[in-house]
Amino acid sequence: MTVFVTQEGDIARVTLDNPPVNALGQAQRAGLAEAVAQTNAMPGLRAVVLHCAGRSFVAGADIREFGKPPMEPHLPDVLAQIEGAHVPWIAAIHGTALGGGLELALACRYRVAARGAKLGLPEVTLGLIPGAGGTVRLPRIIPATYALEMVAGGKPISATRAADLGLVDQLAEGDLLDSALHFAATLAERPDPGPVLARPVLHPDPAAFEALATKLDKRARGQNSPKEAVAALRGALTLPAPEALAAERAAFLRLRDDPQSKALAYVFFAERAAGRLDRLKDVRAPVPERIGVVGGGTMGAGIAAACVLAGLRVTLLEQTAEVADAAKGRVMGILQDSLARGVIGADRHAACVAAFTATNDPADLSDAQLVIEAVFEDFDVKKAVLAQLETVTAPDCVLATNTSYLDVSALAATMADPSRLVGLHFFSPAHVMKLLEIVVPDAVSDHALATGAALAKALGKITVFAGVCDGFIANRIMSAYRADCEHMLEEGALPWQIDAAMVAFGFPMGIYQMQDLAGLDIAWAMRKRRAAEGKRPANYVRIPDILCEAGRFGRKAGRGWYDYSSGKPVPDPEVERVILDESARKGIARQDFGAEAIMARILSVMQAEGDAILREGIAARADDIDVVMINAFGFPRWTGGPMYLRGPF
Ligand code: 3H9
Repeated sequence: MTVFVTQEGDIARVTLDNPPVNALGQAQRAGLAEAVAQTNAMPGLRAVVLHCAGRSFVAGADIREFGKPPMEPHLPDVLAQIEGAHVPWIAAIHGTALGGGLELALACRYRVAARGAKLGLPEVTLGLIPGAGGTVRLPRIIPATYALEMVAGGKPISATRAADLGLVDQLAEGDLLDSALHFAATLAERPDPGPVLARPVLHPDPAAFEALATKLDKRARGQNSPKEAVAALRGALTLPAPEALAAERAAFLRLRDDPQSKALAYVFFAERAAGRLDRLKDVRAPVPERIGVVGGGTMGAGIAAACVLAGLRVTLLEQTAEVADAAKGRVMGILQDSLARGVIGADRHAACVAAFTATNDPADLSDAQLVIEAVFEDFDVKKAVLAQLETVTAPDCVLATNTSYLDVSALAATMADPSRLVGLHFFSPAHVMKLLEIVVPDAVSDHALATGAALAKALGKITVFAGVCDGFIANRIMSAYRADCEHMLEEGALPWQIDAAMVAFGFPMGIYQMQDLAGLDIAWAMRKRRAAEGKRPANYVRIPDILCEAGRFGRKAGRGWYDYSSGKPVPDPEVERVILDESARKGIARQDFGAEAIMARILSVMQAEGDAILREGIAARADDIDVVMINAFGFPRWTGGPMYLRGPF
């Protein structure tokens, strides 16, 4: 039994209990239909309060059922029964009401929500649109432009925002269920708005609707569902409700069979599975609440900001008081920006500022539970920092190195207690990027690994565990395809052709614009170091070095792979000349590359490197590689990732 009904006087309570997030599967739909029949038959009833057990209201239709043939009763029919019930239903919402969950709440006559609740129609993020009346009922409760934003944008809104829009009738003061029961008991005092589908659409500003539709359509790029969402909303505004419902349902079923939605459902589950490691199955570590960060450059400041924004206390260590002050300035800048953009309110901002300290005294790290070093990417520098940390921190304090390429097992081997060291590879900017690679060195303890994982969860990161190798998963694949793109330059392609092919495929930007944004000098320095160590590959491509020798360090220098003198990236004949000269010097006959050939080659290199990573056990699953490529480098999510694209594995 996942849906049960109780009666308290003239109010019935319907409780849905399907842990962990009350997803609506066949059993829950059947249970709700039965609850409608049961409550319809209760004499003298005034209202029904629908609420959910556990941490959340309903988080949507059960995504696990999407691969199977639809099973009766269908959600639209169940919702029609709720809407047409003999007495009004009131949804009591806590946690999240998402997708089919919000559609369920929309079919109720009223909604009461806990202040911390979130409400949304995120179906587009799964390559779908709402399929149970969401696009038709929502613009009858809130103005159409806001409905469009929720349906085609996919971002949930807070309960307070929902109350402002009229989506929530009452915010609960104190206990949610008590509030909802009180609301039910006092229904006679408020006007009855009637069943939602019987109400007219709210469309006060068609121009704003059209402007938003155009913007969302542009943002969708290669993704199908946002366009369908816009079309469904237009249908809701122009068609009679029953026709709009039928059109929405048809589009939903069409999208459910679309390869993009299958890929997105795969990514949804892959991202959740990636954070699990067999050896930690029975290991629990508390969230480390006192964090130390060593090094306050861009990366260290970003990590420190991410931690305070997640409610943790941070002490940042720098070498001198002056440098510590500069680092503090960087962290405060990020916090100020978060305040200005409305990510946090004034109270949270003040709490974050109070939770941060910058120091040049290593002893200030003595009570830290986890210290992350983010100093210069050099083995000896990091080794010295770790040696110092071992002396100033408690023996059970976990130490973490934020490195992109260095051998974390070798670093650990230089320590008195190598089991304390875990690799935490953040992506820049660390307070924004969702991905965290947890690097697993040979000697690391379960406690250190689990503490890293607990931190990742507290920061809201998508976590992937990676073995030790040059570049781990993300940078190793990036290095491989970057090197191959350089060969393509010598063989006949131009940087802007490669970038255009990647953008057409769905990347937010191509690899050359990305390099220009990051700056070309750091990779140049690394190439020179590797050359000095005798690690230069046989078929070395000199083009990037020639650009750096000419001071073309990327966007910050006004010139890199592109010319930025106009403020925008413009193909540069000087770069083309360098490339053509190198082809000629090596005696390579240049050939034309079409966008398809470029992408086929990039994908095959990514897949080959992915295979090597799997063979060597650096990643546990092909899915993990897809999760990394999507979240580190903007590989288009709706394709499923490079490994998924190759077909079943
Ligand atoms: C839809 O509703 C279509 C309708 O319009 C049309 C119907 C006709 N189904 O994320 P977490 C699992 S489309 C099945 O780790 P959190 C999840 O896999 C749906 N399972 O927790 C995980 O399982 P496990 C629209 C689901 O607190 C566990 O629950 N809804 C579903 O970080 C915990 O999840 C959405 O797109 C589901 N719908 O985040 C919302 N949802 O432990 C999708 C979760 O075995 N869900 N699971 O790995 C979310 O965004 C997040 O899970 C949520 C909780 C915010 C709810």
